[in-house]
Amino acid sequence: MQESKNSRSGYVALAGRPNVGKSTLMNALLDFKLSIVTAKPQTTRKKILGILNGENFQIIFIDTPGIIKPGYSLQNVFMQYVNEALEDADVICLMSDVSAGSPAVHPDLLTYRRISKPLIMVLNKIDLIEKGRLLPIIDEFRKKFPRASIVPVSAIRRDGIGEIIQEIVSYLPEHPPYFPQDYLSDQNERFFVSEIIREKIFQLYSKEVPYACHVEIEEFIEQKDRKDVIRAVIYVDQPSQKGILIGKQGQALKKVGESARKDIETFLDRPVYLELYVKVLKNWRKKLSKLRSLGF
Ligand SMILES: Nc1nc2c(ncn2[C@@H]2O[C@H](COP(=O)(O)OP(=O)(O)OP(=O)(O)O)[C@@H](O)[C@H]2O)c(=O)[nH]1
Ligand SMILES: [Mg+2]
Repeated sequence: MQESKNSRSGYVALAGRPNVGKSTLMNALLDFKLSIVTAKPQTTRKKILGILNGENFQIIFIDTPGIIKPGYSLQNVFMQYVNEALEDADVICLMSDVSAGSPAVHPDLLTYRRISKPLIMVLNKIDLIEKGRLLPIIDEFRKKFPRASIVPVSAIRRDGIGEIIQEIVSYLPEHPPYFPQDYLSDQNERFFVSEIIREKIFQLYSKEVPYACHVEIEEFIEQKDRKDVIRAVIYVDQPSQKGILIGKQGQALKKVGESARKDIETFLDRPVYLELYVKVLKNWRKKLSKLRSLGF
């Protein structure tokens, strides 16, 4: 009899405070840049599924927004996404940035000691600390999370990636695969294209502007033998931000478009024509009805 392939499958939540490297880790695990990464906190705004198939397993990673104390409606939604991911998960990876200073275990993580599911504490950014500092940090995590596995990694250097996968697979339940082998995510191309544009906005603007932007793909026309045409709208929540985003003679927005187009072409593996527009949707982050209409 033929042995069934992918006999172990499950959902794995990647959770942790903002900027600890959750999205970088997911991309390293998948060996593909799926989730956007920036140096600014609160980059990820949704649950992003990334599917990894092995010889006899399927891991469905759920990248999540950073854990924060919410201040406005959009941030409430972020925490709702985190909680849903933790509920859906078979295994939870709770990630920390060990270069962030003391205490190594951030107080906000202590409520997660109650988790009864398999828990892996991922200690990231070990490339930024001296070797001698790691042992006491591991000790601190062991004391606070005695039941958890502890895996030190450098997501950016892809150190410890094999160890995390091994640890996760050891906890996965026996279950047939949830998704076909050729699926990388449950989100469509449109979503990832809008995310790439948002990544460029995060990289190119400072202060409040990136946080006030939401990107929607209005049109995505695939054409045979010609470039795809993508029209995207960037919503800002104050009229003053529109001018900042566009810049003098449209120069700032042009930069966003140029760098986004390059990454979109890499992502889609085909040439595209990208058009960007800016619209004001006043206080969209604070109004639940507006958030709903934007798909949050
Ligand atoms: N030195 C170092 N930097 C890292 C490592 N992993 C991630 N980073 C950097 O940390 C920053 C945040 O990375 P992200 O992957 O966006 O972090 P995140 O946890 O997904 O952040 P949010 O989505 O905002 O919650 C980026 O500048 C990354 O390049 C690492 O292992 N070492
Ligand atoms: Mg992220």
